[in-house]
Amino acid sequence: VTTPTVDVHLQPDDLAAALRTDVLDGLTSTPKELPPKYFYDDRGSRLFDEITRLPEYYPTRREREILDRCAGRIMEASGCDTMIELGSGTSEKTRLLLDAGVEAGSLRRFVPFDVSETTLRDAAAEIACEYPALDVHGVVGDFDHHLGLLPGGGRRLVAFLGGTIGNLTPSERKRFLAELVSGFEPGDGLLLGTDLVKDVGRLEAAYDDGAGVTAEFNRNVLLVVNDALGADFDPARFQHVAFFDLDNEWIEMRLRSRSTHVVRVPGCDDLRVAFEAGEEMRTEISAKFRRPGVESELNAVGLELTEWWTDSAGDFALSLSVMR
Ligand code: SAH
Ligand code: AVI
Repeated sequence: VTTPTVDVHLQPDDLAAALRTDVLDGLTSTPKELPPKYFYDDRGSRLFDEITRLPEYYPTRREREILDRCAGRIMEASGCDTMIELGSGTSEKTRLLLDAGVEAGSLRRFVPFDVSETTLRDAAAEIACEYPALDVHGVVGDFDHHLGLLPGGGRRLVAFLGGTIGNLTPSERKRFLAELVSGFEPGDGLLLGTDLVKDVGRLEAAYDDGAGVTAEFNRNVLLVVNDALGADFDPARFQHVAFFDLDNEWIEMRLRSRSTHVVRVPGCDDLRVAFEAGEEMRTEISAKFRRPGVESELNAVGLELTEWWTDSAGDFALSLSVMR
């Protein structure tokens, strides 16, 4: 059995310390807010996996359709020998790229990078088994802080799939892209998955499914805060809200307090947080894109868009851009 190397740049204690700061900032600001990276403990990662199979949640299927059709061309056009995947999760769709790269004989190394250690270790171990020709080198880290720690060398393609870049605010995206390319050599590339603007009804259904899985995923962040900081959030007191903000062109997920109540957070200097009945706390944005916007954000950091693929329905796009 091949055991992959896994570098851990984010120990559970570091994650808890970051969570403490973010919870303190987020729950004492107006309006209240919690960052989306904390959704993904083991339960949250499993719930996300369930979301990807829901009839209403089209992005995963649409992106897989593009990868089914174009993986060979993507790997050939990038010319990479190393693929780094940010927010890799289970790397389920990524196997289409790995297959193409191994078949072409060009791909040597795969570096999955995720904040969720268990999910990353499981995925890296499976991939190391399935692809004995690849050097699998997992990295546990936070792409808001640890992009500088990605392994260098070789001709690299960074894959950022699933539309996860849309979970960053425009200013966070700008910082993220600038930080990413600061480690790029000429010829290194970015394969970026972006969900596209579309009919509002379909967008909102994708984030408020009939089976209530997205609602559970949303409320899971409260359980993460309870676990890490000993808080006493009662998820049943919060209602899942998801709507498309037409001005910003993003889905916003919120948790709406059903009643006036106080939550205690012992791990944050015994913070007490008062919620009004009906008060909403933002837990995630999921930006939806148009080609000109993606192209200009990439150009702004010196990346040149060389390919743009969409699925047959035009729901989702994969772009390939290269550092000149
Ligand atoms: N790429 C997969 C998974 C998307 S879910 C797909 O396309 O289906 C988002 C993933 O990003 C999760 O696995 C989550 O743990 C990870 N993630 C979220 N915020 C992160 C951060 N700040 N740093 C690293 N990984 C992060
Ligand atoms: C990971 N990310 C791209 C998902 C999205 O669609 O924004 C997270 C998610 N939130 C609710 N459903 C899925």
